Amino acid sequence: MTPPLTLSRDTLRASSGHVLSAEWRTPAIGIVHLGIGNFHRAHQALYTEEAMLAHGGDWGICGVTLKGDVAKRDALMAQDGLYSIVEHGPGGVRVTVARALREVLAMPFDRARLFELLADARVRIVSLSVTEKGYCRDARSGDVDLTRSEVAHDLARPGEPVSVPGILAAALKARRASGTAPFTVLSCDNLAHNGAALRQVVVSFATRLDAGLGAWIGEQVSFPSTMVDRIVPATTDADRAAALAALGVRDNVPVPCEPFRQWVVEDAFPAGRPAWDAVGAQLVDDVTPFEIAKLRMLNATHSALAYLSMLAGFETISEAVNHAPLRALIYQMMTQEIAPTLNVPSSFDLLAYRDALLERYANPALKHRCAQIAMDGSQKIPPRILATIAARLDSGRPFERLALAVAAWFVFLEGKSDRGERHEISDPLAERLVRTATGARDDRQLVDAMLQITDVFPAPLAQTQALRTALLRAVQALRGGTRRAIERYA
Ligand code: CS2
Repeated sequence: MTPPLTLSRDTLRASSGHVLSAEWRTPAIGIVHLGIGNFHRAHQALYTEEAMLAHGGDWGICGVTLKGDVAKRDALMAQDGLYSIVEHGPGGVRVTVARALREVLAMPFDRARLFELLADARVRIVSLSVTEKGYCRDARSGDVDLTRSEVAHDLARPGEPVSVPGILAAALKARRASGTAPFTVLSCDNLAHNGAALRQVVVSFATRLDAGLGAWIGEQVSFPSTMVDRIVPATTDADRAAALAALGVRDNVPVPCEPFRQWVVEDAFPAGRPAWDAVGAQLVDDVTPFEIAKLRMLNATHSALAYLSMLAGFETISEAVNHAPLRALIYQMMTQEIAPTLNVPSSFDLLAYRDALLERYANPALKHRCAQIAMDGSQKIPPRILATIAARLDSGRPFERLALAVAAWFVFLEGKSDRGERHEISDPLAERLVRTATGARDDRQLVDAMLQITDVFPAPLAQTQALRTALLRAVQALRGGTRRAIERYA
């Protein structure tokens, strides 16, 4: 049997039935997206394609891998930028082909082409999904983190940047010099106030190079905030098989996802934007209530489930919430400890939101691995969980379940599950975290030493006796077996 052909415009047309719809006109590139991971391809890229179908516009996307993933670049380019969306819903799998991606670049290899595009007036939006650590942000000051090696590199060689702030500052410097209007910078990561946070990082970086440039960016460049939501796991062979079965051609880079998607965007695009509002995105004046609710309800419980599961031996999120005590724990965490701290408009029903989240987590077809969510805890725990703990402490309310989640992270950093299975720690602070977690003589010292990591625990919180006590109690409960601790805390 001859092996199947690989997905491309031509093979797709030739293969059974699947024709790219006639009204599709290949757009020019109007968006450069930094961080061309699965999430962007199943989220913003789809909204953008649908917006162009509905209202036109040249908003084709050039995706950039900042990790130099040439294999991904070459795979996507060999497929003419096409890839399939493998949507795992309750009624089965639905495969569609996404088309907004026009070009893929791998940094640092394609630097010249990237800067050519970033200088082009037709590129009006530079968006990002680079995960929390990609922002190179100092957790204490909110400025660019000068201890990061890539930041030091970019300050020394600003013409050859590798970091997000370095790339954006260099591109905006070129636009300012040529008198080209700046692009809008659109953060699509799970950070509180992501637009403002990115602005501060970029302005503080640029100011170190040239105070005039820093001031110009602060005044002239728009950094809208967004709340992005769709559960998008890593691709598996099953997704490749589903794409092949549906398309009759082989897709080497399909993206699995859940049916649900949501996008709330602050409407601040002086250089224009696709008609995302015509295709389901909510364009609003203030994203804050949405992004905080999502971070503290969804992302926080995701992280809690991930660390507890890594210790208790559940591989995926759906397996975790199928364990009744763990589901109950997460339910109570949202109901009693998180929701009461949130300030949302009266039309936002937090309890319905909670129930919808639990339903999304239970999707058995999604196979969202806890190990994936457990990565980068040092970046995720503060905005997802510590902010809520701080609010609970302020109002003198209990936060035992949230403390259990943080304690599970501490024990997770020791490197093995209750049954002794080893796991890797992937985190920008991994070396320090592992040294701290494995070097403690006893649980009390573990908690004290972890609380001294100021990149994670800001000073007033770290010194709060009630937090220390709750964390110690939770670590001790976990020593008696994670499943037993889950039952007690549920
Ligand atoms: C997850 C998120 O990996 C993680 O840390 O919590 O990627 C989550 O799936 C998305 O934010 C959902 O929108």
